[in-house]
Amino acid sequence: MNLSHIQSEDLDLYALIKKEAERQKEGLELIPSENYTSPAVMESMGSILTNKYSEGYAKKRYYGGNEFIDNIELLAIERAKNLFGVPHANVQPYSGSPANLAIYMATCQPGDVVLGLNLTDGGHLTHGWKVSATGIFYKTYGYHSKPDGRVDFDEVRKLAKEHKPKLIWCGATAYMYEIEYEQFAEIADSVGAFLAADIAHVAGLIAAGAHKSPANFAHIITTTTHKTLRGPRGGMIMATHKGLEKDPELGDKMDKAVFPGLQGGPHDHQTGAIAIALKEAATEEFKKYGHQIVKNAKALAESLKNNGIKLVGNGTENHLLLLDLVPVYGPGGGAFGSEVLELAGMTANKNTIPGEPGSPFYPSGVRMGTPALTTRGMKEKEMEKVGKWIASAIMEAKDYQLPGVKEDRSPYLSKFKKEIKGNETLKKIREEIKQFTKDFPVPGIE
Ligand code: DSN
Repeated sequence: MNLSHIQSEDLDLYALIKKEAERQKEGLELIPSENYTSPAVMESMGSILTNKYSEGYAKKRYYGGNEFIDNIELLAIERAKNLFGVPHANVQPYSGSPANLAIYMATCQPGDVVLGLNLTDGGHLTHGWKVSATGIFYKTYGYHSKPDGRVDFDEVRKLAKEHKPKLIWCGATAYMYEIEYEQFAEIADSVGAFLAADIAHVAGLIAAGAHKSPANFAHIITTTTHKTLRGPRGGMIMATHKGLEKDPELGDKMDKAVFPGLQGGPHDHQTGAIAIALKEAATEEFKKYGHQIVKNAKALAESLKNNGIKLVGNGTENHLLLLDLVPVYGPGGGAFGSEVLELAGMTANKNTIPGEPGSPFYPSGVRMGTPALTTRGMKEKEMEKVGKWIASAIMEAKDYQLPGVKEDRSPYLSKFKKEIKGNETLKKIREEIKQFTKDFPVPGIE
């Protein structure tokens, strides 16, 4: 990571980036949507490509000087199409949320009916949650998951029959099973809806062949590029052969929705970085990486269970685990879990669990995953160790319980944070992790 120019121009920023690099290196990154991208991806992100305006698409730009930018974008598009086996790809969405919004614009009119997984059951804001533009401008209905975390397909079928949606979303942000594309496709086809597969979390697993592809089932695929796919922050939307059969103009509509519908000039430095990430994702090495993410997640699940932690769905089929902490802290105690993990040098996030007995702000679970640790070269043996650290950290706060009275909660959490800060076991784990991570380099950080 060469920061020599920042160092001479802006010591404040330099110091902060150095601190963040240290944090990324010395801790265990367990947030399942985060990863460590390659130095080549970072070079494109930090390159002169950021200087250019290129509104429009290749050969149809609103500005001159786009000869090479056109080729960069076409390279990324070709690689996306090959990697995911689709006939149409757009690599311009700034990230996942604008990518998904473009799909609404391409397939629906404001007020049209859309189905998606409820946010608190593991869905995403942009799958129609009430505070998102998608829930404000479209008539959205959320389907739910069962206590084991699995989507309730009887409910999806019932909602589809009753409300005749234009668009159905599958895919999630906290789902521990392979996405059931066939079942969703059968329901979407029965009511003539578009099926959009949001594969943001599992794109890398699909690229690696560790999970099946939605290309034969969905009409549309959307993804971010920075999670398991290990690219830069960014988004992509794709139309499948099935999608173009349903609507031959779908690709054009998707492109128009991105530009001029929602965005201005694409971020060409990001497009270049996406092109690199897609090339990397097509390698044998990446295949091994994708399979190892899943093996590691399964190994981490076993270790956690052996150390007394309950998991939603009792395990995982992908990169992600959802810890049900109700047996440890009672309802709404996810924040105790994320706080002790952070103090012990591990980053994860509090999360709702199916049938949440707390609330979205005070959820009862913690979500974690293995993409970033796997990038550092950790394997099953290391996961056993990590599981032990996680379980012991969580148990350090077992005597805390979120008050039932709403007004008492925030002061209680502040008091908890103050008290737990000096915890010796957590400090010891943090130090052990700092030593342990020395053997597992982070790409781009010396
Ligand atoms: N923020 C992403 C995640 O963590 O899953 C979803 O957009």
